[in-house]
Order: sequence, then C-alpha cells, then structure tokens
Amino acid sequence: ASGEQTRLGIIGVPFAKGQGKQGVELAPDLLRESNLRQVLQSSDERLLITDYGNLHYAVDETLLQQQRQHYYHIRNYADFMACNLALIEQVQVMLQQNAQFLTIGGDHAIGFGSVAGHLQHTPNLSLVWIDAHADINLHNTSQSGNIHGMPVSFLLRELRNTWQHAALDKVAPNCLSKDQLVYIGLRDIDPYEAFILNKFGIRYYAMDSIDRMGVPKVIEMTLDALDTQNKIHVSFDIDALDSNVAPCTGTAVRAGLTLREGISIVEALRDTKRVQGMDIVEINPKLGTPQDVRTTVDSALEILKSMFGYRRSGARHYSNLDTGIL
Ligand code: 6HN
Ligand code: MN
Ligand code: MN
Ligand code: MN
Repeated sequence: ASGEQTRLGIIGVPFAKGQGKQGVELAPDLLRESNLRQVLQSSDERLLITDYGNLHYAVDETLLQQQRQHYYHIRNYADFMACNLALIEQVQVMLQQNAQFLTIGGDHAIGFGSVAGHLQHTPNLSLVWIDAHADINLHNTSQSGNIHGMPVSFLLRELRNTWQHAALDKVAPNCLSKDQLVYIGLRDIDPYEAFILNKFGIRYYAMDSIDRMGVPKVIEMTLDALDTQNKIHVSFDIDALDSNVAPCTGTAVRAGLTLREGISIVEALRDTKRVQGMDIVEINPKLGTPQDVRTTVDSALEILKSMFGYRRSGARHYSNLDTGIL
C-alpha cells in the first residue's frame, strides 16, 4: 500500500426519539452488515478505519427536570440532550485520534451533537446541510414536536438564545455563524422555518434553485460562500435524495436529488479536502419492502463511497500498481 494514510473514525448513533417512527435506530448496524467498511476500504486503500461501535447514553435527573419545567411540549428533550452530550464527547475523541469522522444515525436530531462536537474540536467550521427539510424549528415553532426538525437551531449563534434553558453555553460553547451554513436540496420548509431563513439571510439552495441553475452552479456558489480556511461538516439526510432511490425514510418528500446529483455534490465537497466530518441519517429499514431497503442502503453506500475516496473517473493514487506491467 502507498504511503500516507487517512484515519477515519466511525460512530453509530442508534437514536430514534427525534421523531415518531421505530426503525431508524437499526441503520448503523444495517450499514455495517452491508459491508460499509469493505466498501469504503475498497474505494480508497489509504483509509485507516476505526469503528467505535454504537453510542450509549444515560439520562440524568437534571435533564428530566429541564424537560418537565421548560420543554414538556416537545418530544423526548431529555433523551435528545443526553444522547447529544455523549456524542459531543465522542466526536472530540474521534477527532483527536483520526483526521475525519463519520456519524451514522439514527434520526437527524443527532446532527446537533455531531456538529457541536466538531465545533468543540474545530471552532472555525462550515456546515453543508443536505436535506429535504431545513431542520431549523424552535421549540415554539415546531408543528410536530419532533426534535429531528430542530437541530440546526441549537447550532446557530443567532438562534441559541431561543434555547435559554438548555445550558448550551456550558455543553456546546462554540457555535456556528449563519454565513457558514449552506443548505442544499430543500423542498419542504415549514412557514416559521421560511421566516427564520429569510430573517437571518441564511443561504439555501432548494430544489427549484437546483432546477434553475443545476448542481455545478449550486456547488460553486456553496463553496464561494464558505470560508476557505474552514474545515467542513457535511450533514446528509437520506431524504434529500429522491424517494425512488431512497424510499426507506420517515419523512420522504418526492422530487428530490437524483443519486447522480447527490454523488456530484458530495464529490465536489470531498475534492476541497476540507471535509472533516460527515453524518448520514434517517435511513429507516422498517419502512418499505426488502427491495426498498436494499435500494436505500445502496444509495447511502454510494454517497459514502464518494465522500471517502471513490472516484468515478478512476483512482488517482494507485502509483504502486506500476510494477512493470507497462
Ligand atoms: N428531518 N419540518 C418538519 C418538522 O417536523 O419539524 C419535518 C422535519 C424533518 C426532519 O427529516 O430530519
Ligand atoms: Mn485533530
Ligand atoms: Mn434532516
Ligand atoms: Mn429531512
């Protein structure tokens, strides 16, 4: 094998309480059983993968009290926060030991801990949130009460004061500035979310922008917006993809990204060499037929392959194959 290796840490977060459907908690082990490790390894022989298993967490009385007193109107606040506190620590451990990390959900509620942990290790961070949804509800704007529709509001400097009882300054002191966030793939934005996005001038390329400008232009504008000194976190909700390639997900919305568009976006981000963390979330194998599950998992693996090494144009680094064949 060739010289330089890239260490990649993987953590599974089987968390399903950010929404109401059972099954997302099965995704980390399902991806492992679907040869995630081998797939990544064969896309780039230089990857050195460490799998940290699945995250565990315990809910304490302080969080239950916060839930009872302040956040009883949304679902499972205490579990959400307990899981994310554990994830914030885990991400920092992974970044001390690896160049990159991958968080496998679970539902998108874990996007909070994954990005917040990343921000603790790397304060100057940009975030690309690829999703059908904006996931930027506040506890008092959510129609569903599902926290997987809220993680971005915990991360943004401009919105953190709306979670004044969550002690964010203590548990996740570093936050994201709104001009270092770009959304791609949106097509189901709640009214209050639209209000928030527009009020703060947050960049988002919804599906209509992609239809008008095409993926290459959207990528160009995304990369232009992000500080070139920053590392990048990519949070990929599988429901960003069209439901014909990703049917097994809890809040599917039709007319999404094609698999090629998804791969293109991820390749372009990967080629910046600044992606340091990624999430893949919302794969729910309990929804759909066995064939649907295979389709969804295969799409997820294609996206992950492209992020962590595979080149459709052929590997560039196989100089060690020149052992006299030519
Ligand atoms: N996701 N905006 C809706 C809500 O319930 O707040 C949907 C959220 C979907 C969240 O897909 O990660
Ligand atoms: Mn480091
Ligand atoms: Mn999401
Ligand atoms: Mn979504």
